Amino acid sequence: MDTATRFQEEGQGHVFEYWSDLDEVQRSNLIAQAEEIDLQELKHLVGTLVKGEGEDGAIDFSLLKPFPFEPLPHDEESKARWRAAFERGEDALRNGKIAAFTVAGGQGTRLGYSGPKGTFPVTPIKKKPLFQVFAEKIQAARFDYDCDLPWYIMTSHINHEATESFFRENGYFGLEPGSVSFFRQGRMPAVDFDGKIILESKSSIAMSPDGHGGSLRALERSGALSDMERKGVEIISYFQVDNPLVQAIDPAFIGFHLAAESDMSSKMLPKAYEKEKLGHFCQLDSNLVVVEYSDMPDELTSRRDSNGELEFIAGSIAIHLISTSFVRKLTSTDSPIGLPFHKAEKKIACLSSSGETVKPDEPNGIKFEMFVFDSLPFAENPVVIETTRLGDFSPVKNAEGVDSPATSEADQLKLFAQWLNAVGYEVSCDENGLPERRIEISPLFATTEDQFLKRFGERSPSIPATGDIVIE
Ligand code: UD2
Repeated sequence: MDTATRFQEEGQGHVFEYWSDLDEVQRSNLIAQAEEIDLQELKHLVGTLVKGEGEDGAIDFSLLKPFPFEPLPHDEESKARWRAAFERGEDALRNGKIAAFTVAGGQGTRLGYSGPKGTFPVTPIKKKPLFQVFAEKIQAARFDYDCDLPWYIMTSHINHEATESFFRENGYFGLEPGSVSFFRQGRMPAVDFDGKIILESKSSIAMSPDGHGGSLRALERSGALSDMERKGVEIISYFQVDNPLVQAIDPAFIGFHLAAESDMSSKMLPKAYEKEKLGHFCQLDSNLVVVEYSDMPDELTSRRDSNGELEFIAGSIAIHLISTSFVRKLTSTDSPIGLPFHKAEKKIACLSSSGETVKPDEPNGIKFEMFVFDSLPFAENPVVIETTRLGDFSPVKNAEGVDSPATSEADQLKLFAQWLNAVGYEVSCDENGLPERRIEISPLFATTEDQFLKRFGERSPSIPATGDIVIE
C-alpha cells in the first residue's frame, strides 16, 4: 500500500491534499517526512492523550513516597563510602568503560536564542560557549584517566548541521574530531485538538523533536549504542546542554552506580524552594519514578515532615548514568517497554487558508514528547545521590530571571571564588558569596575543588593583584 493510501485509511489523508501543487522535490520531501511517522503509534497517542480514551496512565499520588538517596558525605562512615565510590569510578574511567552524552536537541525557545543552545556563550570572562565548557571537562578527564572517553551529542533535525559546523569551525575545541559523534533524535508530528496532523506548509508536516526520552531509541537507531558497545563502554554519563556547572564526568557517581549494579542512576539536589521547577524523585511501589513539577499536586510539593523539612525534597537535575546494557534492553525490538509520551499544548506554525505558513497567537495543537526519566521505573537497583548546587547545577534556560545567563554566570563566579578561598587566596565576596572581582577557571586546570587544591599547589598559577582573574 502506498504512503498516501495508508494516511487516507488512518484518517490523515489531508496531509497529501496539495499533492497536485507540488513539484518533484517537494513531493519526495513530503513522502520522506510521512514515512518517518508511525501511524499506529500516532493513532494510540491521539486516542489516549488527545481524546482521553482508555488508560491515561495517571499516577495515584496517594501512593507516592520520597525515594531514599545517598546524602553528601557527613561522617566518617559516609566519607569512607564516598571515597570508595570515587576510587571505583576512577578505575572504570581508566578502563575505558565510560562515555559522555549530551542531549542537545531542544529548541531553546525560552532563552530566545536562535542558534543551537550549546553555542551560547556562558563563562564569565572568556565567554566560552556551553559546548566548549563540556569539551574541556571531557578533555580534562581524558588526561586524568588516560582514556578515550568518547563523547556523543544528540541533536535534532533543526540544529544538527549548525551544531556540527560549530564544532568544525572551532577545531572541536581541541578534541580529536573522531572522538565526538553527533546524531539526530527522532521527531513526531504535531496534531490539532481533533488529532489531525498539522501541515506546516503545503509540502511539509509540522514535526518536532520527540523529547529527551527519544535519546534512548536514537542511541540505538543511530548506531551510537553499537559503537559504544564496540568500544567497551558500559556506562553513559548523561547531561543536558543547558548546564555549564555539571560534572560531566563524576567518578564518585560512577562508583555508586557500579557498586549498586544499577541500570540507571541519578543526582538530586534538595529543592531550593517548594515550587522550584525540578522533577521530584519519588517511590511508587518499589520503583523509582520522577514526577515532573507541573504534574505534582501542590499538597505534596509543599508537604513537610515533623522537622519542618520538605518531604519531597529531592529534585531531579537531569543528570543520569545509564548502563549501555539497559539501553539495549529497553530498545530491543522485542522489549515490552516503551517510554510513555507526554503531551504539550503549543503554538505550532501551520498552513493558513491562504496557503501561507503562520504562527498562531494561541496554542493550536499538541506536541508529543518522551522524558528520559520515565525509564527509571524499569531500572534495576536505581541509585540517587545528592550533589551540591554549585558543584553540579546552574542551568541557562530563560533570557532573564531564574536559570538565566546572569544567574549561571553568578554561580560560576561564586564557585571559582570558593575554590580560590579554599587555597587561601582571599577574594572578597558579598553576603551571597559573589566575588568583587571576576574569576574564571578553565576546566582544563581543574573541574572540582579537590583538583583545584592539588593543581594550585603543583602549578602555582600567577594571579594579578587587581582586575579579572583567569586561570587556565
Ligand atoms: C528539565 C526536567 C526537570 C529538571 C530540569 C533541570 C523535563 C520534562 N524536566 O526541565 O525536571 O530536571 O530539566 O534542568 O525534562 N532536549 C532534547 N530534545 C528534546 C527536548 C529536550 O535534546 O526533544 C534536551 C534539551 O536540549 C535540554 C534538555 O533536554 O538539554 C532539557 O530540556 P527542557 O529544557 O525541555 O527541560 P526543562 O527545563 O523543562
